[in-house]
Amino acid sequence: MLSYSSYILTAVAALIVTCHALSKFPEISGLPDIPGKDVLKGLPHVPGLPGSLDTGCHNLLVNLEHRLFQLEAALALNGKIREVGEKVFATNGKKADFASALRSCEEAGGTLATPMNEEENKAIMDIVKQYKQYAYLGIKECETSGQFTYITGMPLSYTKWHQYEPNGKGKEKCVEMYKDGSWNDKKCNLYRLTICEF
Ligand code: MAN
Ligand code: CA
Repeated sequence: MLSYSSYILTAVAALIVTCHALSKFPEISGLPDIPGKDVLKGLPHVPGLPGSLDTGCHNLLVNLEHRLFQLEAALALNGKIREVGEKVFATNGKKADFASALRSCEEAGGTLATPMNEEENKAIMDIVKQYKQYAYLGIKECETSGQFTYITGMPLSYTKWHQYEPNGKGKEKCVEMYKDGSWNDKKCNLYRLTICEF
């Protein structure tokens, strides 16, 4: 996943550098449109940019969009990523305790998978099932209130607790996902599949 984010970073860096360079070489070729993916069409003229540079940057953005579409399609094809709305879920296939799993996700530019609705929960469940390993979620029990919150500290807006869970009474401060997609509060020092979201 590190390499996937680095593709995007490289693309953005290329955009910035190339848009500057375009002031000297405004002619760049365009690639064919991707049906349904050209979200950049109809973007307004950027105030302050000369017309040729504006067109050049537009073409560049369309090309970058095309490249990202190709990467996403290729990664989704063999189950390397799962896309739900704006989110991308992926695993490195490794088991780790909660803190290490979170660190791996953050180092790759994401965070631990945090289901905010049924569709996202199902996407994470698909990975749990595929790897036959439970996974920690980006949810923790609050030190003070004993309530479960997102790791950002925000209150949960969606839950999928297994029957009779959470039952740790302050002794199980992390949350794992079972293979049926339901949640169990669990100790944080076990080895669970690392699933990140980006
Ligand atoms: C174990 C632990 C608990 C869980 C119960 C359910 O004791 O995994 O977190 O609540 O099983 O029976
Ligand atoms: Ca429990």
